[in-house]
Amino acid sequence: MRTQVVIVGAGPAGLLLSHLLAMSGIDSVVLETRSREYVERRIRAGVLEQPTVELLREVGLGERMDREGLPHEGISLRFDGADHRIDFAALTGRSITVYGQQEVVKDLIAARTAAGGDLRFEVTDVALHDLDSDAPRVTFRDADGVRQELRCDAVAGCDGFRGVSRGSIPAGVLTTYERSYPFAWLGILAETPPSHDELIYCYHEHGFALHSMRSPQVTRLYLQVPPDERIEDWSDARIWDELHVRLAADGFALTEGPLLEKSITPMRSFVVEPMRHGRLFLAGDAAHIVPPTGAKGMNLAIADVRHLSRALTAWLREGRTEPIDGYGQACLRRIWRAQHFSWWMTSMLHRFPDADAFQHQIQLSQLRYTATSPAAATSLAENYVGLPFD
Ligand code: RFL
Ligand code: PHB
Repeated sequence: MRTQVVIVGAGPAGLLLSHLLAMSGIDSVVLETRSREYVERRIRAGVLEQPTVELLREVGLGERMDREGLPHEGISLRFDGADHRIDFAALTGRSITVYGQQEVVKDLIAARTAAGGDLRFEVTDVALHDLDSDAPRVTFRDADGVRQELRCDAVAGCDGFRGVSRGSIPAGVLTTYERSYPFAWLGILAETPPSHDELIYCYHEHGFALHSMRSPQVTRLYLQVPPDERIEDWSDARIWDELHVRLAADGFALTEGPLLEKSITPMRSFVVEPMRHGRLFLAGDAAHIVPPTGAKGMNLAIADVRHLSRALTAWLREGRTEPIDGYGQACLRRIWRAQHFSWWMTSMLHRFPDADAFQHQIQLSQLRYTATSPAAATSLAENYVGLPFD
């Protein structure tokens, strides 16, 4: 079997890459270890930057997003028990859209399936070979356990942080930049209308809390917890009690509802360079991770594959190699901007276990300045709504 591009991973990066390549007349096969139902239900990101929204519209994926997505023109920073709104529309003329990652994934799978795209779910033993040659190969077992081999011109490693692609690059080639944080996020999805019409990022002496949403009927909430916390130690009642304490503010009442999901996510900043090795190109979480406080992970994955689809098209259709040679450099500027922003939001809004009274006052001062200075608020706003792609 042969295709032009083998794409490993059917998350937002892999699926959108396959869609963009198809628009340029380039064949691909997408290999995914999980089932279609699993990837369509996996609860992850919720916020689309304006450049992401515009790109999805431009490539014919905006119809349901425009109907069901919730446009937001600001967020609140909550500290000292009061809200301080960051008005994105007034400060930048731009906005964000709350639309779950799993909805983007469903729209992409529907579009690829309708166009006759080749998506293989439930594959196992994916292995990449001959990446240094001009005839790379990918072997795997299909959903029936039958061994298969795909020959191709290029492999796109879109298989997330724990995929096989990054590990297929020989030791010593990659430079890794990494930070871990002394806390994790406990996230819940609750069947109850949001308690406020915008996102609330809350700094409290017990730790960070976030009020977000998925729809007018479904609320998404997060609590900062210790990094080794066990989900079994958090009964639903304990989660709600802690959310009530941290999110308390004048005139705010948190509405409870049945939990649809609860999980704990570690926090990490991570970048590898280069993003290319021979005929393998890394994109999305396979190449970089941000802590979720800036809502940047999925947006970065989408920005990467926008560049990658253009670079692969120039090469495979016109024989031009400068765009693939410059792929990593083209992405890394945006990646490091998002890394800084995500680290900064995380540092400002969380309680660090070893923090003393000085550290607490420094964080409060940063929060007050960000909330009251138009210059500081604009800096948060323009990063949050998303800087232009180029
Ligand atoms: P994904 O989504 O992890 O997809 C990778 C896919 O590859 C598959 N896979 C393999 N397939 C074949 N062979 C193998 N050997 C494979 N190994 C793995 C996996 O099953 C999976 O289907 O990576 P991608 O496409 O790069 O997308 C990245 C985003 O998923 C991620 O950055 C965001 O979810 C991060 N994130 C957020 N991003 C935002 O932009 N805004 C947010 O508001 C936001 N909030 C979040 C988040 C991530 C969170 N968690 C749970 C990590 C909130 C949370 C809690
Ligand atoms: C979410 O709705 O899941 C969400 C929103 C904002 C973030 C992270 C996650 O910063």
